[in-house]
Amino acid sequence: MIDITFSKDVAAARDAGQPIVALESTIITHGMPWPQNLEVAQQVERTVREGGAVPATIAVLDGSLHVGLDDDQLTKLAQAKNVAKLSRADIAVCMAQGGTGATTVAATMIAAHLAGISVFATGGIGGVHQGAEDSFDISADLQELAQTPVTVVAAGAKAILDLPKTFEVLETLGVPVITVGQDEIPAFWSRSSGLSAPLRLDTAAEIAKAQLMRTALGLSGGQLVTNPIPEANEIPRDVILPIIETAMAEATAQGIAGKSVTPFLLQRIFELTEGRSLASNIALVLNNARLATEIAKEMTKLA
Ligand code: PSU
Ligand code: MN
Repeated sequence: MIDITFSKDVAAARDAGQPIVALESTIITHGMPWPQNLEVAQQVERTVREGGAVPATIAVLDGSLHVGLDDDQLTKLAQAKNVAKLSRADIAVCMAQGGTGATTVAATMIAAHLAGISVFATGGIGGVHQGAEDSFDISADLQELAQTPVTVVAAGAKAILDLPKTFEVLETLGVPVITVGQDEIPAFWSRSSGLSAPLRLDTAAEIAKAQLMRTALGLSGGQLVTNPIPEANEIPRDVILPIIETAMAEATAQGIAGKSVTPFLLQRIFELTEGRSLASNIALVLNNARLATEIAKEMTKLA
């Protein structure tokens, strides 16, 4: 078994059987600019604590897998430049070399599962990129949801993606996509995607029960819970779509490819919306942390 470095709080919560919510770190290093990234990371942790669970932010630091970071570690990571963005493909190499890296949704799910944590909150998962028919750029997050038993709470897939193809692939992979509180899958910055939700559950208790039922049935994999951004914080779809198109045209013109696509687009959309996209991103992450906390508490009750 690999050695996991647990923070003091997470270690105590594990011993006491208290609810724990996993949090990723790529959103800190590649998803948001300094210093908002640190403020948000701290605020998300506070939100989980206030809700009655223990936050476990996950990252690889100097070759060791950390589940739960202290304030110092969080600050260093938020300030660090050229941190690796780790997914299933590269987490082992990074650790073997003693490197430091932030975990994406896929790598965070792997670490959470190793640590016995079954719920994880993020902003939006990766998915099928537009033009994937040529680039084959499909996030490893989708495969991970199909094989690792962790419930991921997100505001949908990031709206820079090809959303219809993303949800088709999830269906093919057997991943339950569960929308909360409405009949349409939300689209990250917007509540509306034009796609109807394949599944809808409105309570944390039902979502927790469904994950346990998957395990009981011997079905591998987790669940994607799509939690709409609060109305007050959304950027309507018709406002954000042309901005996404502009940012994508720039990415193509500059030859941005692979892992750099998502961070580039998020940064350009932040600039083009004069910060509004970041404010929305922050609001939706906090909203997801609140729901993940409730699900974690329900899972603890059922366990
Ligand atoms: N949610 C956010 N911002 C982010 C991410 C999620 O609000 O930056 C990160 C997650 O770590 C996710 C990654 O796994 O974006 C997807 O990257 P890619 O498209 O390269 O697979
Ligand atoms: Mn990709």
